[in-house]
Amino acid sequence: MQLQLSQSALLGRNRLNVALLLFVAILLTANVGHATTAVLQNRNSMAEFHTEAADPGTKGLFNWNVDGIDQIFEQWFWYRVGNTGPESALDTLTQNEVSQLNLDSEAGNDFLLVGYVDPAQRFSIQVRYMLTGGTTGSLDSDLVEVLRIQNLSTTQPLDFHFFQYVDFDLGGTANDDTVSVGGIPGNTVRQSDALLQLSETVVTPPPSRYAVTGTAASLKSQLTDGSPTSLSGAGGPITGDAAWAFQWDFVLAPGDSYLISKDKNLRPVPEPATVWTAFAAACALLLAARRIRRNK
Ligand SMILES: [Ca+2]
Ligand SMILES: [Ca+2]
Ligand SMILES: [Ca+2]
Ligand SMILES: [Ca+2]
Repeated sequence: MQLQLSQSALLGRNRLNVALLLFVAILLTANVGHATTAVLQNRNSMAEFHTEAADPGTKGLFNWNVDGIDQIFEQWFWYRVGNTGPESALDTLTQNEVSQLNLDSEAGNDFLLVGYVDPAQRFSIQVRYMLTGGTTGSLDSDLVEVLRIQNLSTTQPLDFHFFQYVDFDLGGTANDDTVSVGGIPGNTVRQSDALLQLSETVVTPPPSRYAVTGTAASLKSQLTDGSPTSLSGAGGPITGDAAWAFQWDFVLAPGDSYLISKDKNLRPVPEPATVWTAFAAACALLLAARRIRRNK
């Protein structure tokens, strides 16, 4: 009897433990489904993201605040499988992970990872962001993004088309920005106004296609309309409410993944005095080199 009591007490404790574990699991699952704003902070910079379909307003990176000024209206991703039908926004997939980390010794999370999976289990997409701010008042800031797209099928290749759309409004003003694509093949976008300059470099691999525009809404509508889109190749320079998009076309073998690595760097336009000082220093160096050559 004594033994039987202990066994039933033990059974009761195990049941309690299982119930507790289930409760924690439900809480964790509930967290994944919540509409929240993810916030990264580092020195003079803050970045805010809406990552889920249930989040209100603009999706993706909707606030990149540097020294108190919001520099962006929207950056988000779209995709298409095959060559027919419309593109779909990343947040139409099932979000299966969100984590934020503080990687340095300074206050605020500076790293964000968001993961999605296709409800039909054909592919998964992970986005990683890392924010690095400058000193207060410097207007310097940097945002690194790495994406991984994986074919989850063990038998079928995946014909994939991935799009990034970006609408920066540098200095908080939209209609005075000039944008152009550089690099061979085109992999760097430069956007600037009188005060600020931004470059986005696709470290690897260069996009298959791109387009820049001075009317942001017209470019975005290509990703939200009902038909398959192939970007025009327009490289600017063009001035207005500048925006741009990149497109990567690729076929992934079963089980393979595709990595895209990009860097956004914001800094002030150098003042004319700084440019002249640099020019004078370059001239002095040239003269010194000539003198050395003459004296040899
Ligand atoms: Ca930090
Ligand atoms: Ca501006
Ligand atoms: Ca389209
Ligand atoms: Ca813009």
